[in-house]
Amino acid sequence: MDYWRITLLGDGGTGKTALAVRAYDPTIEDSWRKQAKVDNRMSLVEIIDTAGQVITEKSPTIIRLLFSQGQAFALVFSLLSRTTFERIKSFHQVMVRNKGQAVPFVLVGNKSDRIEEREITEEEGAELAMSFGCPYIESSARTGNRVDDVFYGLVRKLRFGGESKGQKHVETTRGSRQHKSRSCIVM
Ligand SMILES: Nc1nc2c(ncn2[C@@H]2O[C@H](COP(=O)(O)OP(=O)(O)OP(=O)(O)O)[C@@H](O)[C@H]2O)c(=O)[nH]1
Ligand SMILES: [Mg+2]
Repeated sequence: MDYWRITLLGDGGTGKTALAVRAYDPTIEDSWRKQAKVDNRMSLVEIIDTAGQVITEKSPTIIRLLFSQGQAFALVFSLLSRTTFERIKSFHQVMVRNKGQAVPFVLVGNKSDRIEEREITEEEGAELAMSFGCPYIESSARTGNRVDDVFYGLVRKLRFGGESKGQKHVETTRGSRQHKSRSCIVM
């Protein structure tokens, strides 16, 4: 079984905590780790939730610590708030400054359940992801829609990067419009 740490970044109120809570399996005793069967192989995933104001944090020590923990990142904005969408660029900048260009990450537009209140179109989200060179996923922590895709896609990327021992997997989520279908089943 491989073990990965995924950090959630993004503005306050975008749903990072809600996504983390939704991703965890409440039947697992240690609720801070999620067991996920990705492409027929078990992974243990630790999700590191951060507060929205983390990038305005003045202490370089705290910033360094935060980025040293995460191996992959989800940049989360709210589909209902243009401000959070525009602020993603700052989170991206700080992430790349601390982790380098090769860091595995995904752009997440959350709150997809409230279609009528959207401020950001799917095209805009996909365009930003394309400019970053990462996949784009629209999720809902409320309904659970595509939440697993966020984490499973990153696990695949991490495995593909070869940082963990064992067999490598073919990456399937590269590009701004990654596959829509789930390739595995939640336990
Ligand atoms: N409709 C809807 N509401 C959501 C969704 N995800 C989160 N929310 C709501 O949005 C609010 C903020 O969610 P949080 O998970 O606390 O946001 P956060 O990103 O952790 O915020 P900070 O910890 O302040 O950085 C809460 O009221 C959630 O219930 C979603 O997918 N759909
Ligand atoms: Mg939170």
